[in-house]
Amino acid sequence: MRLSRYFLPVLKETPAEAQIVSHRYMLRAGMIKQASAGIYSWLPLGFKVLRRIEQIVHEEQVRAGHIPMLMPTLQSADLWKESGRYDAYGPEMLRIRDRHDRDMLYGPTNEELITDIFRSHVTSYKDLPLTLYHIQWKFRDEIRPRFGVMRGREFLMKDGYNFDLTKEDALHAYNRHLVSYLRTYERMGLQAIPMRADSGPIGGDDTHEFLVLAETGESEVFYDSEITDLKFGDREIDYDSVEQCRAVLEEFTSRYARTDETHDEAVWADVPEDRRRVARGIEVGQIFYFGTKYSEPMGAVVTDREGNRVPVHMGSHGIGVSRLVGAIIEASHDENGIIWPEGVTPYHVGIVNLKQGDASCDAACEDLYKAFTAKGLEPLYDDREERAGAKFATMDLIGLPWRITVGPRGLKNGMVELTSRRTGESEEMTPEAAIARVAEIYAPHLPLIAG
Ligand code: 5CA
Repeated sequence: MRLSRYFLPVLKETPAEAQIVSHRYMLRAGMIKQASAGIYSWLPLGFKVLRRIEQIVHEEQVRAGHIPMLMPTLQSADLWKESGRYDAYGPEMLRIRDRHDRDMLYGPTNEELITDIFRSHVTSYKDLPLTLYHIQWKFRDEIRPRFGVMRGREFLMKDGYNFDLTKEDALHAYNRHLVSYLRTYERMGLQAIPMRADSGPIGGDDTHEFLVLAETGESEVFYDSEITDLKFGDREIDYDSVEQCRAVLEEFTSRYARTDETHDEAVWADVPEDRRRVARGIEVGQIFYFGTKYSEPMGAVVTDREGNRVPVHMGSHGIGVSRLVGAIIEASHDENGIIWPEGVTPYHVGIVNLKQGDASCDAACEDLYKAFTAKGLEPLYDDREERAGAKFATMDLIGLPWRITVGPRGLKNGMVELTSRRTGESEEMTPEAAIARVAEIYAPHLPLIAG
């Protein structure tokens, strides 16, 4: 993308309404614009990050054997009356009446809708196990939407639903989700710690939330410091293996880690004092096992091997896709702006032309642009007639992890400069070397599967 042709409405002033750094930077970097309270338009740069996050979520869901689909945002109230949640959900549910006086709602989550799809088409244990998911907008009429996309009213969620014959199988699905989530968040450059949680309006006994540590997090968290040493890394997991998934779950959940909702002073006292940490965290996902809570009242039954009709065991598993954009910024920024992890950066490399209009600078930038594009990378080329200082400030604010600076002095010796946004370190090298280095850095981060 050439900046002269892009739509990147950066703000010079810090918007007064933004209380936390991610919200401030998202507004300043021209990523979002508030449409009404807790509802945002995603401007091109923000939309690009949102799509990168979606892509990682899709890839890791497909890798775990889950099947993508798409359900609507508007749902009929009838299904929610069947499950008993229409009245139970309260004022967070946005209720709508259509022209025929039918009760509708903007879905805050999709357990009812997916259970209805399941019961219409699946009748036998032979079709199990099954996990379906989608990435779709949700609406919750939060009483206090705040912090930009972190607590919105309309927000993008990945929600997945497993259907299994037995509790044991459903617990494997739960473990499998936990493993796939660890990998998902790590690819986004985040450490998200699974913590035992409260199930709230979704219901059920087993539930973990994934929390990213950040000062501005809405939850207070208590954890054993050993947890932050754990890395999922690039280990190969067979997602069908009950033992392998359980082993990872045990590794990542055996140490104390809870939110204030489930914190237990008695158990906490057993954690060695020098390892006790109290901090704040942002909830970026939650997994639930709730058994037959929806399948029983809604009649989602299958015949088992003996020919008995039994309700299926279910769970649901959410990732806060739009919230993640804010959470990643909270976890990765400095006083000059955002610092995107390579996995989610909107553009892979910034090209700054220090002397726009100079024939050799322009040609060198064009060559870099073409070379990156040919390698499947997306450069953002600042080709505006602007001062160098203004170009650097924009690049720092929007946070691309790598920048190549092209100026007449360096070019005389055949050199450009490659700069890391994270460390601020620069290195002079030939354009070919810079292209090779950047391509190597991104090799592990390019899209893997279509989904
Ligand atoms: N049905 C289940 C799992 S599919 C469910 O709805 N879970 S949830 O309520 O925990 O939501 C899943 C994730 O969505 C949360 O972990 C959080 O990251 C995100 N989320 C929830 N509410 C909001 C909100 N108001 N704004 C932005 N993200 C939100």
